[in-house]
Amino acid sequence: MCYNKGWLNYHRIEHYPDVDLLSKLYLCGVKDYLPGDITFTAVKELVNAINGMLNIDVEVDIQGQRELIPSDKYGIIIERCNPEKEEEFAEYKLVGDGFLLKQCGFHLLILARTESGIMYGVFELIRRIASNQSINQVEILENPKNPLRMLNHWDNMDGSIERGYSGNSFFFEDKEVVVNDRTKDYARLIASVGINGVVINNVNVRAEATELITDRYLGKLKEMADIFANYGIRLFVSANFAAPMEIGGLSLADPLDEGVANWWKDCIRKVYEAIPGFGGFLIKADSEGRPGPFTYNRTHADGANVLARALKPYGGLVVWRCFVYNCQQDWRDYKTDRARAAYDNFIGLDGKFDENVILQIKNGPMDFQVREPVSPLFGGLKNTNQMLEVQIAQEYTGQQRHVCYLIPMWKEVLDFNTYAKPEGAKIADIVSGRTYGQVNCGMAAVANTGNDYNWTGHDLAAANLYGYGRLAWNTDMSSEAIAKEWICMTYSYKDKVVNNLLQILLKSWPAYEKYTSPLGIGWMVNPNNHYGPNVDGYEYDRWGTYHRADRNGLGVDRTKEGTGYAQQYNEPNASMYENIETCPEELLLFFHYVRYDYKLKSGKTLIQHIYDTHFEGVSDVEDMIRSFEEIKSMIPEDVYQRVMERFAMQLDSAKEWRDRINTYFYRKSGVEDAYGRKIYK
Ligand code: GCV
Repeated sequence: MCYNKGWLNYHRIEHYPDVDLLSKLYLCGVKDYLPGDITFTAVKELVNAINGMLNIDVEVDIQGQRELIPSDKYGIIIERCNPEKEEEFAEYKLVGDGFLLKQCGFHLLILARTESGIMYGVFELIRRIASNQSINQVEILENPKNPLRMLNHWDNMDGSIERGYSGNSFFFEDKEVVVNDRTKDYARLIASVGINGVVINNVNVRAEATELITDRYLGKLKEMADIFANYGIRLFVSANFAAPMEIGGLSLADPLDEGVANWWKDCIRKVYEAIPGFGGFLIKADSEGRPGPFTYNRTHADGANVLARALKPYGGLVVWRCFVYNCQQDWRDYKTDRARAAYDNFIGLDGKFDENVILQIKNGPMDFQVREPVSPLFGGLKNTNQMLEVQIAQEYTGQQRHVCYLIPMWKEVLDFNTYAKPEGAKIADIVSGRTYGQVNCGMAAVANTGNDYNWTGHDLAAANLYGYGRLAWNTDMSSEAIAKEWICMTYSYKDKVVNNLLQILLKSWPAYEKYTSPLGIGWMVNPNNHYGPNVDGYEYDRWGTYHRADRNGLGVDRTKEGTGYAQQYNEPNASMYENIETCPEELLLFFHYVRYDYKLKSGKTLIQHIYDTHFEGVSDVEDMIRSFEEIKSMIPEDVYQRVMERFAMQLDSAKEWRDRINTYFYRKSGVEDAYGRKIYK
């Protein structure tokens, strides 16, 4: 075995209180119970988990009918609601793939309407046991908050991964699709946290990847789709908008051309003949050199709808990305603003997309920086299906060499009130479909996995993969609760391990923000690889002007006098950002040009804040290392070694950031540190 089991390793739990309930398992109302059925997968998982954690051999009774189960004997009952007798289960208020986990007398009931719901209930029970929480009198009803909970892999067919920091792809190698045990173990991991859709290839669809939707690859994709289906996951692929030309031999890819529309219909028919449960396409168009409808003077709605109409008869979806901007813009022009691009390109198309199109919107208007405001498209679009896109891969947040627990960032995004409705509309409400009664919506995330032994490069980066799934399932969960679950599942429920790892995780995003670029300015990274400090590094700004730093101050004026970006938000958010007094300070330099001697709410000047936070960030990393050293004897030796190696890299890098950024601003401003520290190196 060349990889570990991640958070599904089922380490032994000593003295679990409720073992009596768990030695027998009855199945009721389950029609299909064969390898390949989700219920079969779920039962097998539960039996293995209980065996691994509690050393109990669970006896499974698959004939179970409720009436025949002895009411005075302990056991787990797994029951699928009979759709013909909906009224019997109405009291439980189960929606979609939701589940009920409840103790009733001698029995522990897992009840669901769907097979996936059964599986999710099983994983909830496993989490409870792994965290050493009693199931006595348990009663949990959970319905997924988001209908779609997707992962996007940026894997290329040569095995490389764009922005991948965990080795190579386990989906592709040497231009072939790979299906093996790891495919299954991957599906198992992500299904356990509620993922129900996976895009396996890079949104930048080049060369052989364009052919994934042809006979050459469909057989292998079918094998993969079947494995995914055992875990309630639908397979999606990224498609190339110019496929009709690149593989179809047409002379154009104009979405309004009949020949092009027919080509897509034909292609998609063949895909569904091979893979009936196929999910659909993810499309990046007219962005960073990718082809798209702009070539033919068509809109993105025209582009998306031609695919949507071909997919519709099969229930397929088009997930269309809003990451559309002009990477050639001249940053010396103070009025042109990349931040405006997604909104400017899409707001006029609201309501013009077919029902099976979903716009996938990055959390911020830029590109997964450590701090950005939310995209104003959320709250702007009112008649269009929307999905929130976040990035688990740490492209701009330390590339899985630095620990950076991202759930708190995503929670801030989800909790943001867009004021799309007078009574309020949080992003969590919009993407879940609650605000506008939509069903094709949810969350997507750029995955951080690869073929490394530990899946995610940094062992602690697995908390982000785990956490993304849990958050997409239940956006109300706290960052802390998610982290605790992951720690218990992966390592131990012992207080010291939980407390120290929790401290590390919760400190990590703020620490990264402190020692990198200040107050929302972003981008101060090395061009192209996006790792390490480089004050003028932003690759699409060869003039080094985007941050507007000069001898007096820095920051981008995005108010009405500046680029006008702040006006893309609904009120009162637009005014909040316009006004330097009410603009949240962590985003001050994103929205305003600010003098170095400007006094922040802390009483410190801007320049002193920059100096201080860079020192603090480094000392936070030192604290994290100390907390980790304290649990050395309580976690596996190999994990300890790997994490300590990464911490050493992180500490060096944090110091480099501190010194480069502070030196730069010292030289620009000429202001000495208030505490007499040597600021420049
Ligand atoms: C897949 C950023 C990244 C690119 C990525 C792109 C996107 O620009 O640096 O690697 O391309 O975002 O999200 O499409």
